[in-house]
Amino acid sequence: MPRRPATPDVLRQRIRDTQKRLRDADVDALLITNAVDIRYLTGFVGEDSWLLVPASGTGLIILSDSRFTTQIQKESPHSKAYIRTGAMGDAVADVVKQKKIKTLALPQDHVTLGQRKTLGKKLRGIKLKPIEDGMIQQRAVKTPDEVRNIVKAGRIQQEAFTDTLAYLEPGMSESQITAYLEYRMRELGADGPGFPSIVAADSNAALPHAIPGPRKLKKHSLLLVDWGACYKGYRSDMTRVVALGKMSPKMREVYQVVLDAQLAGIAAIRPGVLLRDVDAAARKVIEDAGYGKQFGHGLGHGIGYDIHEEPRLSALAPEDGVLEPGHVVTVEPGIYLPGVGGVRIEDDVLVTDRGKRVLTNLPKDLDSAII
Ligand SMILES: [Mn+2]
Repeated sequence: MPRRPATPDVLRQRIRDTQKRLRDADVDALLITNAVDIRYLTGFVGEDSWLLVPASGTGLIILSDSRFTTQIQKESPHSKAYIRTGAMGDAVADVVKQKKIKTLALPQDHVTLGQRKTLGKKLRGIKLKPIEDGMIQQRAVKTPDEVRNIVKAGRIQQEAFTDTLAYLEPGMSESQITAYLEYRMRELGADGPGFPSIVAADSNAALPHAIPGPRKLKKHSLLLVDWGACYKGYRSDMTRVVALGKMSPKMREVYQVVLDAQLAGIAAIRPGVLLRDVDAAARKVIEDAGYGKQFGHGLGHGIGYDIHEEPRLSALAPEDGVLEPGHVVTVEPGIYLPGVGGVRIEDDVLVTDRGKRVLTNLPKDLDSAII
């Protein structure tokens, strides 16, 4: 076997930060079962694999199967691979024994009751300790490299959207528009869409998470598009609403309220501000206009390797939760009128040491929304 190369610095730092929490929790190792966290700590993108992180040293072990042998060597040559031929529980038991682990931490938000039961049987004599592993909080703070990837995803999604606007015509279905938008993102270098695109015409736009279907654009249709690109695993997320030719007076009013709310939310972003206060800044604009009940969801969420990450800009955020430099969040107020339509406007914002940087910049004033 050739010697494994050194762990890249960016991963080494992530591993160190994770290991510090393990030592604080007084455990010998952590078993990670969540694919996103495994990618974050090792670079390995595959599925059906688990990761053992010792509380010290660089001996991370990816527990996988033969489908991923070559992929692990390519994506994470510095990690040790345990290619199992039996059940995952037996593989874990084998590695835990080899490493002389006495206390093994299990991430309580990811390990299922069934897995916990199996591990209990296979690991007799080993202490299994459910913990909050802190990965989601760690991932919330992005490094400049991670921000660059999110920015690149944003550029791809914006170019694809501009092309899609030029392609739109009455008679096209939501599905057809979705296919073109996602095709363009791939062609422009995306790994794929950042999440299932929402392309919703007219009254479908009143469903915050509408699924694109056969509904066709009509002469003065309103179209809500909530889409994103994935680039090197990092996701961007935007929403724009456009009207073909003209927008009804009611939707023009609603559009302007949502835009004002979004700008108020973005204006509130800075390091140290309470997550709840950012949500409240935008929500107040919508409530004052009389549409408070039509804005039922939170203002925004973190983005990164997952489309929904910490922190959450919401009235339900932890009471003392604040924005920190390195957080990247969406700001996406909306107003939904059942049977009529809906407006949501969404951009991605980086919290900096002194304030913020809005990472996405397609036009959004009312005039630009009429195409
Ligand atoms: Mn979003």
